[in-house]
Amino acid sequence: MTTITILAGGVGGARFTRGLLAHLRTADPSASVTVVANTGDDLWLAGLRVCPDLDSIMYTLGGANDDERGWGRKGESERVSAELAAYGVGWPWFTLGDLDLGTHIARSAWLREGIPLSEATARLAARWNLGVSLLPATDDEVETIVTVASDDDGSPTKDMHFEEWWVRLRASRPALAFTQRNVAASLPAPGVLEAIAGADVVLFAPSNPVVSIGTVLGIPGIADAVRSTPAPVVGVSPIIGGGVVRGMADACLSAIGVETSALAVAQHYGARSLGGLIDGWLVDEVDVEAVALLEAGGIRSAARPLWFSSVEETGAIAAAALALADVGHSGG
Ligand code: FO1
Repeated sequence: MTTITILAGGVGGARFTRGLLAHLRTADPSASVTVVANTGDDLWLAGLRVCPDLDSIMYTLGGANDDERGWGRKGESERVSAELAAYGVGWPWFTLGDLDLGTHIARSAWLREGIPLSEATARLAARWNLGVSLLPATDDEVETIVTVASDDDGSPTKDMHFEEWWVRLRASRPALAFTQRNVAASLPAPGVLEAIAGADVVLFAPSNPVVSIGTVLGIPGIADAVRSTPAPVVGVSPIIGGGVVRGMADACLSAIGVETSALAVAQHYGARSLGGLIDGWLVDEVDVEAVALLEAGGIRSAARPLWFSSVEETGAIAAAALALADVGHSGG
């Protein structure tokens, strides 16, 4: 039985996993998939623990996602959110829909009983029949904090939660730094290291390399597990033709001095044969010139269309990533 472990963020990771599962239903029905999801976007809001990337993956694989908006529940309503806004509780620009609140209330109730996030996530996921094992990268609260230049005449910089930068500011203020608060004392969630070490293939979903894949890898132990797993590690580029597929990865990449290109992101992860994190990197056909450069640098590469134009097409992309892993695998 093939075991596949995916490191993923939210929307891109969710859609990629949905495509992979569609492919596996015909190509390898006995395969088992584990998703290790970013928890750096998580926050306490209105007294509730909100986990955007875990929820995007859960709602998407559970068939309940609002695919137009990209996040939250389809058929959502916002009656409670309007009440919270009237009371000045929460963030008026960060909408917690009525159905979505059901998830946050259930999760928060369990967390308040001392249930760890990974167990709370398993309980929530059990309702949705996801077809994957969904793991948070860590059970600890390691939130991504963004440092921006300050506009008031006080200190030169200002720190804010990632979601404020991402949603209220739409990443319009250049990020000077990303910090994972409390990361030093954090641990991978139960099962995460085993899922990486025991996989037949490890995939990096086409998620934000900085605040999604990067924050998963930032949890102590996870990057080393990726470096040392016997499984081939293959990533799918989130950058096509020098532009982001969705979201604002370019604003994040520039903050860490990485050029917004398929080649640069692969080089940022680095070739495992040289101490880096990946063995293979799938690029879009417009970036085909990166293939030879990556191969020369020890990263197997192939070019094909990477636009998630349909679930089936996304499945073909996932299949191409698995094929690259096999090639890498057989290549030893
Ligand atoms: N994104 C928005 O652009 N506006 C919102 O009001 C918003 C609310 C929200 C509530 C719960 C949740 O899980 C996600 C939400 N998101 C919202 C999306 C969120 O910013 C993204 O899912 C990720 O954090 C970034 O990839």
